[in-house]
Amino acid sequence: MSRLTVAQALVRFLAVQETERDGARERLVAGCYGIFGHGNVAGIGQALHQYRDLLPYHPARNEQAMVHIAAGYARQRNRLGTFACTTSVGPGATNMVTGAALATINRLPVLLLPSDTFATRTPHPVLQMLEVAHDATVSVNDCFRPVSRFYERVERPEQLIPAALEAMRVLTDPAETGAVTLALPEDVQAESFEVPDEFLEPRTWTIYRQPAAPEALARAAELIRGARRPLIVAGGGVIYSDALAALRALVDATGIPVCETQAGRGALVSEHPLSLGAVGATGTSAANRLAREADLVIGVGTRWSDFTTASKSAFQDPGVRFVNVNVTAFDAGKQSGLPVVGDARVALEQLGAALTGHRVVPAWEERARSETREWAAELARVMTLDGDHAGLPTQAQIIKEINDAAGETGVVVCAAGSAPGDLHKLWVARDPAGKGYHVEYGYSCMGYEIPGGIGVKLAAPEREVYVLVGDGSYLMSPGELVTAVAQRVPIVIVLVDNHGYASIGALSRSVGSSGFGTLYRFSDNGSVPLDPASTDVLPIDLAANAESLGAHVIRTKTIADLRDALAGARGAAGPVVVCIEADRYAGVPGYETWWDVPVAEVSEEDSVRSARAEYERAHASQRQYLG
Ligand SMILES: Cc1ncc(C[n+]2csc(CCOP(=O)(O)OP(=O)(O)O)c2C)c(N)n1
Ligand SMILES: [Mg+2]
Repeated sequence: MSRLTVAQALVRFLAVQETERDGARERLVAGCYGIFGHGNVAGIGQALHQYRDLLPYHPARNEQAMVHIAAGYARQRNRLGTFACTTSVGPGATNMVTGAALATINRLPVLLLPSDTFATRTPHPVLQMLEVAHDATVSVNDCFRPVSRFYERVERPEQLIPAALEAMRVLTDPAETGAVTLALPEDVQAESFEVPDEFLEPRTWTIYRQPAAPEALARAAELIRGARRPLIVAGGGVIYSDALAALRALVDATGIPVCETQAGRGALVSEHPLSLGAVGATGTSAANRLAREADLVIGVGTRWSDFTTASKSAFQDPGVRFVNVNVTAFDAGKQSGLPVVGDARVALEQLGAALTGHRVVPAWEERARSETREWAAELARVMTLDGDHAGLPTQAQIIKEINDAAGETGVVVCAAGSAPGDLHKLWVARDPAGKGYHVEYGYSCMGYEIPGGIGVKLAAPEREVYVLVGDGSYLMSPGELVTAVAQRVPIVIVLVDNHGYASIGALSRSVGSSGFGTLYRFSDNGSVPLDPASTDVLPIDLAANAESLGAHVIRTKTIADLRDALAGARGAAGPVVVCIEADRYAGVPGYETWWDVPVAEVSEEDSVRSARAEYERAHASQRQYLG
């Protein structure tokens, strides 16, 4: 037994938690990010200081962003490691709610330690406290409940023990993981209790690979053998489970083509002749054409977001059925699919064995191969096409440069704006481990890019990390650049300035609203295309902003400048921000797909009425997939 405060016991506990999978071990909680306030400076802050050699502490600039760092790290480590995040009470705590939602939606483990108001209630109301007259147990931290996979408020010291153990169980369970929140009242953090030695001893959380039930597997194999046009949709689960080799073996043996979600991008290297690339609303022509005709769709590790299913219009065969290999029963049950609940790698190996000797009909395989060749030609065209405006580079050209600079081992990090869709389509996935493509598209959260990139680099210091961020997203959390400077995290940030929200501007035009409210200009009536020389453009100097925060900044104009800058940024001692202005109106087209964004049913504007007519036509292709 040792007499420790709750905060001291928690810090010592977190420092000795380990994950283990396939015999490899690593630290579950690599360290703790935080911002101190009155709610955590004396309790958790004291403990982190006392045990700074056991659990490394890093100050962040914004609480939301530090959760993004933890999520970026967790994703790059295939969910085997993460960071803890400590905040004060009130605004510091609720700033983490967005980060929690992002982690939970993307099924990424993050440990959140918001402080809370007094368990004794004596000095209430304290600074930054929400008072709920009819319910004294409510605090702002209740906002974490819907966005956490496990939530507990530790109101007595002894409660820490079951709470901490349950928190670790949920963090390390691939079927349950997401944000885990332990709310810590500021008085309880500082209270001491007799802590049993066993609680403080190293603990290993083994991630066992769950095989699929034999009956489910036999049914899946029967469906696949009977299918004439089967298609695999690979999601993030393939990568987290390290199932790339198993997927490739199955594809090589059976000839079933593969397309990929955002989180699953890179599950099969692009050069594979049966790799169709991105599917759905941001999909390739190859993937979307095969999806339209597939009679059996085998989802592996996907949560079937609307971008993947093109809002349930992607799969049009009248009798299309789904098989869902997923570690989470909730996801395995979607689309009225046959649920094959289990670890992706084991289940793919089991399926491979059950399909021995089976190969898809040659015409379907040939179809996939020829569509893949056709897409390769389109890709080459789009990536080199010049823009329309004043010789400005296009985002597609910028992506090509990043892709080339990244090579086989570099990682691209992105989250919101027009870049995720462009990357999904255009990125040539070269890393056999599938860790070169990191687009957060579960929450598509503006502001994730820089902190997410920090997390990726901390998780994989041996890789070059390229953060692709739009001007709008940059302005949401530029402050985390300071964290990259402080920790000397050498990431390369390509900051694409197109004067506002190009993606939403294009979406707005497509729904008949002429880009309203999406340009950074003094008076935005939104209806006129932007002339970069116009005095209307807001005088924002993003390069100067990044420089002022301590980053090394390279200003570029042409694609050749960008190429030189990316080469020159290698080996830097801290973050490098490469600024480039891009053609706002030179978007990458969509390929035979749709996304359900409802258009006004009645309007006085012709543009809206014609967009509505187009919407109704597309909407008719939406399906329910009832089996
Ligand atoms: C936090 C947050 N707020 C709003 C949105 C909705 N949204 C998606 S993309 C976008 C614009 C992004 O602008 P920018 O980063 O400049 O990229 P661009 O569209 O110009 O490529 C907005 C407002 C979002 N995804 N996240
Ligand atoms: Mg922009």
